[in-house]
Amino acid sequence: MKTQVAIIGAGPAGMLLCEILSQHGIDCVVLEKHSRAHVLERIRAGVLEQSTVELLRQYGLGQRMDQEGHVHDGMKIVWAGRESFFIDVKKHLGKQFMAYGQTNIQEDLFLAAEQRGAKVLTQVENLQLMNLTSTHPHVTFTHNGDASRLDCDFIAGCDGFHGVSRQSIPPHLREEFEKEYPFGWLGILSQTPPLRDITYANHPRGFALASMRSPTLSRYYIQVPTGTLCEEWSDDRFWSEIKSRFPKEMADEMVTGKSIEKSIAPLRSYVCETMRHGQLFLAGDAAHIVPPTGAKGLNLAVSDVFYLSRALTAFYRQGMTQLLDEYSETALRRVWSSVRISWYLTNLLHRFPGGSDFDQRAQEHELDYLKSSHHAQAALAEQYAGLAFESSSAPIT
Ligand code: RFL
Ligand code: PHB
Repeated sequence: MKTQVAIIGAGPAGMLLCEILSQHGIDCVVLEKHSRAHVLERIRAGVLEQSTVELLRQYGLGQRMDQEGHVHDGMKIVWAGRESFFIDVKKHLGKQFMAYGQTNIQEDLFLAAEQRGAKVLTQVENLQLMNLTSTHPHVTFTHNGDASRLDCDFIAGCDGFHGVSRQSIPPHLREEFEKEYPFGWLGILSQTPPLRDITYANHPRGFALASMRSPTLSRYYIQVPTGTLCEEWSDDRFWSEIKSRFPKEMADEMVTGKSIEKSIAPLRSYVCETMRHGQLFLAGDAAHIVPPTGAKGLNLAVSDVFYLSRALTAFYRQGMTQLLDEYSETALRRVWSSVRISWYLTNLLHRFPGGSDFDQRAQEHELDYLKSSHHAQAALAEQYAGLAFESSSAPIT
């Protein structure tokens, strides 16, 4: 097989890249390790930044999102024994967010790919990236038991944190920045009406978050120690724990019900520099991971895809290599901004095992400062909203 761009991974990064490139007349093939059902079942992100929403609309992917998604203006912070406050992103920046599940985005992207007749191969095994520093790289893999080879001009590594793409960059050419947190998030999805606002709670028993997918679908999380197993958490235990971490009036408002999904995600910050090696370009979780506290992971995958699709389009239309050469540096500026705010919010809102009285007081002071300072709230709002995409450094015709 031969194509222009081989895309590894059919997560949101890979499928969105496929859709944008296809709309620009660039041929691509997506190679995905898991089944389509597996990819569509994963419950993950839910909060879209305005730039993400606008990009999806621009490429005709906004119809269902605009019908079913829930627009909101910011987020609430509550913590034990103190008054809650709202970080009003709309007031400070004129930007809003959309609560719309990653699961739905994946469905929309698979539907668009199907309608376009895009080439998406699932259940691909033993994938290897070859000849990355030549102008003719290729990918080898097994599909339906047959050994196959895909020749291409470029490879987009969109295969998530555990994929093979990043590992194909020789270790001495990669600089890695990593931080692991000694806890994870236990999340449930429940067919019950959510609280009005996305609400982050800091409590002596640990962090908790109330979020939403639709007016009838709620998403809740609690901080749990690393090593916790889902089986240890019945629905009753979960509801009683999350209620204990919210102020009474909010706990009383929570509508409980049977969970329809329950999973645990570890928390980690990670950045790989560079995001390019020869003809291989990394995008999304393949290059960086953020703890979910800032709701940034999916949005970063989308901004990487924006920069990469623009660079590839400029190459195929104009023979321009400048944007490809600048891709890693440009994408990483936005990545680090989101990595920093996710790290900041994680430190601000979680209880760290073994944390000292000093750490605790400093955290409380930070929260008091945030609550009382218009400037601090504006700064947080700006970062929580996500940076605008940078305009191109060269004219695109
Ligand atoms: P994905 O979604 O991991 O997709 C990668 C795809 O590559 C496939 N793959 C391979 N394919 C071929 N060969 C191989 N060797 C392969 N190895 C892997 C995988 O099967 C998969 O289909 O990465 P992508 O596309 O970069 O997208 C990233 C997002 O999924 C991720 O950043 C977000 O889900 C993070 N995240 C959130 N992001 C937000 O922007 N807002 C949120 O509100 C938000 N909440 C969250 C989150 C992530 C969470 N978890 C579970 C980590 C909440 C949680 C709990
Ligand atoms: C979610 O709705 O899944 C969600 C919301 C806010 C976050 C992380 C996840 O910070």
